[in-house]
Amino acid sequence: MNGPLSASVATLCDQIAGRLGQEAGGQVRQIGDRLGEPLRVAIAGRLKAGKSTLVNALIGRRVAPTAVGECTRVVTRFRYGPADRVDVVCRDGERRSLPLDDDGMIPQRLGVPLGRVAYVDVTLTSEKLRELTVVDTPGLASTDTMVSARAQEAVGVSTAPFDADIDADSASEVAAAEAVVYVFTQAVRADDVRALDAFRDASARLASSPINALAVFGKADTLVGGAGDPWPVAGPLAQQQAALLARTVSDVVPVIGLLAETGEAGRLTAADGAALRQLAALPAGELRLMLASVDLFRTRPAPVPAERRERLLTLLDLYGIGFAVAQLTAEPQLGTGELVRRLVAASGFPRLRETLEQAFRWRADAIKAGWALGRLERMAGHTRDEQDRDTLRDAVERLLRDPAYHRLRLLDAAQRVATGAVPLPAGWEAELTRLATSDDPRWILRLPGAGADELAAAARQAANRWRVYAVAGAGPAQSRVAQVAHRGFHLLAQQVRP
Ligand SMILES: Nc1nc2c(ncn2[C@@H]2O[C@H](COP(=O)(O)OP(=O)(O)OP(=O)(O)O)[C@@H](O)[C@H]2O)c(=O)[nH]1
Ligand SMILES: [Mg+2]
Repeated sequence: MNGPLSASVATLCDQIAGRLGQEAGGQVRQIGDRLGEPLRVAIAGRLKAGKSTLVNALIGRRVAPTAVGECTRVVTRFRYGPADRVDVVCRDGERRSLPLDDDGMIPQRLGVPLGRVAYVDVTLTSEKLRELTVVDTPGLASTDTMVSARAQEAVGVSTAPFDADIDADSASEVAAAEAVVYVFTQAVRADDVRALDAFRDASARLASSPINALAVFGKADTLVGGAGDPWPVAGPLAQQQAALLARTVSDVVPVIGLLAETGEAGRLTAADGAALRQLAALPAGELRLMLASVDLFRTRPAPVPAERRERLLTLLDLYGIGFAVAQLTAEPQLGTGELVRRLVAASGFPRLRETLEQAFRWRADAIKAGWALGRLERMAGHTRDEQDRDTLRDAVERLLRDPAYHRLRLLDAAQRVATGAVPLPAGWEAELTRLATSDDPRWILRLPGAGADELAAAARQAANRWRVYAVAGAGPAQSRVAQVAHRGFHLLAQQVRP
């Protein structure tokens, strides 16, 4: 799990922890321990955006309560463990174990006053958590809902995907994670400058950037009424939002979290499948009426009992039901397993998973090492004891002299460029991002079939270009970035030399 960069920071933490005072030593040990853990991804977003539903889909089990319950109000961490276990961790450090409830979910009541709860620590035997720790955060909500409700009225749409006041626990949890997925459901409209500003504000405050943040345009099925197909609207809308948010997140992925949860957590039973098959057998006109609204679906006469219909609404909502029924109408012999597979495909979730892997997991080593180094640097600046500060500063400097660590400087430079803090021409920016986020020379240099000689020459050429730019083409901030890129390509040329 541990990549080479995080492994060497972890070794360093081991080496210096014993030479520091008790407090600083403890902190350094904690940083070192974190490096051995899987990448931590925080799921953030407004109230009721569908965060917990998405968390369940990622874990592949329905464990996080959705809709109601105390647990939606506290930070919950899901990580891999040898046994299923729920610990309520209090602010004073006390831990209380709870059993999962009869449905295998975190219990509705935690047995500790909410004000005392720091977070809920859940370990699960879920394979999906072996390489990813997922953190569910309470909704980011405005402290003054009256004001935001009025603002909403005035503008006609919700003014911000994230309000200015972020729940303090959520904010610190997001800041402590190495990567963030923002879930929003409202269109971030081109003309809604305030919405964009609030989004950027939140992400800047949470120290996220396109290097480690991704947005999910959730509940995509609710974009159009009834059982209508949302994808012709959701796709282009998400693309537009991705362009608007290019300096904030690496991509905007539209997802129907509910279908993903139902499919990934295996919630659709054979009985549900049978009920859908019965609906599929209804005359087309009657079916169209039933699927026109939730109310009609509940009340029209049909051979499926009311509780089953309610359950189908909870599992699939109207679009999901319509989609499933359409599949079964076209292929009455379709098995429930295959139906579930198609529902997951229709949820857009596979693309989210793939984007997560592409965007985060393979750069996890650098993100984690960079995170740890940042922590150590901050400690080197703030620790009270002067000798501790020197030890820390020496250690960080020693690490940064290692050529492998140039990757972290690159990541830092790419981050500054990606957020727009240091503007570069588009082509240069893309090249720097590729260099910072990959270790595949063919991909970085865009020479898929090239041999070592050709790659080395291209890398040298790129290094030269950046050097010229550093000297002649840019202001001081650009120049610093260009020097980092120059050295990066120089090291790349050495790396690929036959
Ligand atoms: N139709 C539809 N409903 C969804 C979708 N995702 C979530 N929901 C429903 O929206 C409600 C809220 O979902 P949650 O996952 O609890 O949202 P949350 O962001 O965790 O909410 P808080 O933690 O309370 O802020 C639940 O009733 C979900 O079933 C979706 O993709 N489509
Ligand atoms: Mg929730």
